[in-house]
Amino acid sequence: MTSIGRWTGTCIATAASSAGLFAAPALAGSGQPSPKQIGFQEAVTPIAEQIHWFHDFVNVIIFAITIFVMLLMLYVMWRFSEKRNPVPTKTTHNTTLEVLWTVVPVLVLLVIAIPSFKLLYAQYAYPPPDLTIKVTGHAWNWTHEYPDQKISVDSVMLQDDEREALIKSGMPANQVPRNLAVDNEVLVPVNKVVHVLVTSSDVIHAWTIPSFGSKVDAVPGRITATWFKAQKEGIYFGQCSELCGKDHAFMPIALRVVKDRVFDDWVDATKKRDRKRVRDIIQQAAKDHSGQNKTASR
Ligand SMILES: [Cu+2]
Repeated sequence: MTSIGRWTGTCIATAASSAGLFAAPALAGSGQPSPKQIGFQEAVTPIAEQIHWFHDFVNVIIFAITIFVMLLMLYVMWRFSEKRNPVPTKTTHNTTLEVLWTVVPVLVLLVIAIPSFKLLYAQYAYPPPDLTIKVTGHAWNWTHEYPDQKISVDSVMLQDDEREALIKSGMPANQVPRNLAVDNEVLVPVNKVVHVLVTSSDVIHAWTIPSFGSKVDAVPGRITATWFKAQKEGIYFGQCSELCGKDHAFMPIALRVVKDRVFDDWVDATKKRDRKRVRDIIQQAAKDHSGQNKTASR
């Protein structure tokens, strides 16, 4: 009975967590984590949408198998207990059954493999770029260079007092979340294909934006790459995702997706090193995006 209790407990826990996973979009943050979030952050690129679909799809298969095996075990424990089945049969082989339990899992794996490879190919498809960014990870901050626009932006995480000062100056609090907001945000135009070339100046870091479904290692002496097409304006945060040292947890990435016009203004102001104009452009964009993440905490 103890075993049955344990199995039932596991299954109830699994079912409960599955309910949480599928209900996740209601709790999911947009561009940043939100309180009590269980699932992914909202997807804003075709790749992230595909990743979420694939995750849910595989989950359905996992739960179906788990429930099937659980029911089978409960039935076997009940039907073939010593009381109900005092004389066990001596049967050792059943060809049909053995063929089935080999072929069915192969088919299940095939059903998973096909969309899995499709997703993998899509991630490496690299449609022709509208914009290219070269990202360099440093211990512990990021540089985003725009080779075609000839600008370069260094981003360092904001400390609490800097963040408070920004909020006081009119920045919506949900646009500068603690331990994610940076001093210099990076802007990209909405609905444009952006190629991201990633490298590092010291140790291995990883450039990630969960809402974009992008994650790639930043390896010193090498260029790795990813791409995204952000379809929704707003600010999207990521964190270094390769254990890189002391301040690994404090080198966030902040990418703001804006209209073409705002992007061009920002490039122009950055090129002219007009810090005040850059600040005004970002603050205005942040106000426009302040409704983005109602569930985010201060
Ligand atoms: Cu790092």
